[in-house]
Amino acid sequence: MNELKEKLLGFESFLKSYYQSTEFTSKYSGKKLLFESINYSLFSGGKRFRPLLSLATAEFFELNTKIVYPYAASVESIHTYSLIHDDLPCMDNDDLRRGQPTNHKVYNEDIALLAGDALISEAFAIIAANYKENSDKGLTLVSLLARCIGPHGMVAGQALDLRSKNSDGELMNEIHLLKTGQLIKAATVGVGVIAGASDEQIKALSDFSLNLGLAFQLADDLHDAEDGDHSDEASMVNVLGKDGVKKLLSEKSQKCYTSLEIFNSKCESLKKLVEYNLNRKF
Ligand code: GRG
Repeated sequence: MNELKEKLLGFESFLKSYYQSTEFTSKYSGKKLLFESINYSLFSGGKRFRPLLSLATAEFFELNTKIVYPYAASVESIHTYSLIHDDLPCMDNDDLRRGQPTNHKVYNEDIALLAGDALISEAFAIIAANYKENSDKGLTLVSLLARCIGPHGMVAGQALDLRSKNSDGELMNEIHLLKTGQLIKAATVGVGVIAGASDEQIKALSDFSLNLGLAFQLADDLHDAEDGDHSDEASMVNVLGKDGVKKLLSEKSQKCYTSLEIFNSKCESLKKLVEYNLNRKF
């Protein structure tokens, strides 16, 4: 895990040098605010769980870590957009994220909305610019990410969530697979694509990630339940109770380990991230 954390520092400098380059500065206030707003949310203490997953997957395939930085930056850009938009008044209407004022509280709704839009577009620009030597792989990455976050992925999960009652366990499972699981899937499967993984390996990474996505959401629901009253949100705690959620979290984590069995013992970092999620307190 320490080695992975070191690699994360490299990713962090890649992300910083990308989003804090001169391309992201302007003397005109609209653009200046837009760039500040993007940077505010990108660098405000996220756990970087998805980049860690990409780096752990790269480790398994023995890829040079630097090759996956742009792809991980692309996935983290999408993650950041989803959080900015999710906090907007027309969605969850949250004032705080990571203990600090949400993007729209600092930059107003108009700029926050545009910062999210900009991050989606930039995510795809990063892939196009960095994987053009192997255009087949680049195109597969674009297609994978678009499918994972679009109308059959994360955005569909958000739409279901906005209009769902929080008492139907099966529906909530579907919401979490889409809203949380699909981007986590993109984080690992994309690295499999870069590595030229076999179909069997891609399937294993996908199964692993979808179970991890569910486990991640369950850990989040447990954390929220301990944090205060969230009875109006789609939380599995409202369906299964805290003990039921703890049991399901352990089952889903076990399924993650099972999905990795085809990789033999060479995926310690991926396993450690499952463990980290199982024990995390935030
Ligand atoms: C398309 C607007 C829109 C939203 C998509 C991802 C999402 C749906 C909404 C974000 C809110 C949310 C609770 C999503 C579930 C996934 C989740 C637990 C996100 C938080 O991820 P962390 O904990 O965030 O990795 P940090 O702060 O560590 O980066």
